[in-house]
Amino acid sequence: MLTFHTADTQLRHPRSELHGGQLVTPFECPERVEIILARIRAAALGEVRDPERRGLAGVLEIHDAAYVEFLENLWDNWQAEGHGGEPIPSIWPARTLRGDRIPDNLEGRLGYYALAAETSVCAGTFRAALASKDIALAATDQVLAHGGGAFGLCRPPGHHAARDQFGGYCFFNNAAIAAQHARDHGVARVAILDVDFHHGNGTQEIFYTRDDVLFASIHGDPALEFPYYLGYADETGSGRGAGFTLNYPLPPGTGYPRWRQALEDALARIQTFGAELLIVSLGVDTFAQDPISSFTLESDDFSDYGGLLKRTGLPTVFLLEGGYAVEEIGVNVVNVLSGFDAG
Ligand code: OKP
Ligand code: ZN
Repeated sequence: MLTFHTADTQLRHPRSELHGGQLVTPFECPERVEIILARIRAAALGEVRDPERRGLAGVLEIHDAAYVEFLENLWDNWQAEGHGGEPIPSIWPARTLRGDRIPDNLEGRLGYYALAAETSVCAGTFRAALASKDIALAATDQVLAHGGGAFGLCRPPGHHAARDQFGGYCFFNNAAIAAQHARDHGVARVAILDVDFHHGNGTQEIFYTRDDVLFASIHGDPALEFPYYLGYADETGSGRGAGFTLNYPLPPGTGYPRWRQALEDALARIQTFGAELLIVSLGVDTFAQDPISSFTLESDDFSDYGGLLKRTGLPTVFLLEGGYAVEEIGVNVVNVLSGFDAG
């Protein structure tokens, strides 16, 4: 399988993440990519190619223009205000405040466009997010042209990013941008399968009222896990999109047998939908040793479900989302991809 990647993803290296009341080194770190690349080479998965660079192409089809402009200028504007640390949101249009005003003040706008406070911004964040998006588009073009599978080694991840909100380490929704790109190139029905431990709230929000992109997510029960406010089983889509969102919230400690049942159910629904393309939001934070998650998948389980995905017969784009057990992230990601190739 081909991998698409560019070193510009490594321009994203914030120094702080608000975690447990302390600023810690971010879980979503550049080493994740280094370890996956090393494993791709060690396992001889296939060639690693640079994506074509496309500027903002694809972004404005999914994201709000003022949001994109805010992100583009955030670091410079924050520096101009003379702050010592990185931008971290600290106030939101919460339930008792007005949500229909976008403040002029930078701190006010930072909260407006954020959904959480753990995702600090650094100087290269915007360029890295564009690179990550270009990786997703290149992997999608590969699969549209040749079928089979391709891997977009994206970073930063995308599935928490909504039309005009960042957070959960995500800025542009790579999977949503890839799905829209496929739609614009004649693919009638696209399925996005989100196997990251966390619910893909951004992807769900973007496609919630649409019947041309089905979104299915298997994740930690949001009553107990980030992002807490979306991803419950009764969210199934609205309007034309009714029935085209599927959520499988699962309890802490969920192991592979139960997780696999949810996957088989989701894949059956994707086949019934008539998907012509499968986009997998591939987070491997379902791994037992993941430091911020609570499922108990083992490395061999990733190979097994890679094979299950292959058995759909669908052209499949894999896009990296989460996975924070850095030592094992390469093995677990490549096991899914090799399992697919062998399946
Ligand atoms: C991003 B992706 C730690 C709680 C978790 C953010 C999790 C973001 C996950 N204080 N906070 O879906 O892997
Ligand atoms: Zn995750």
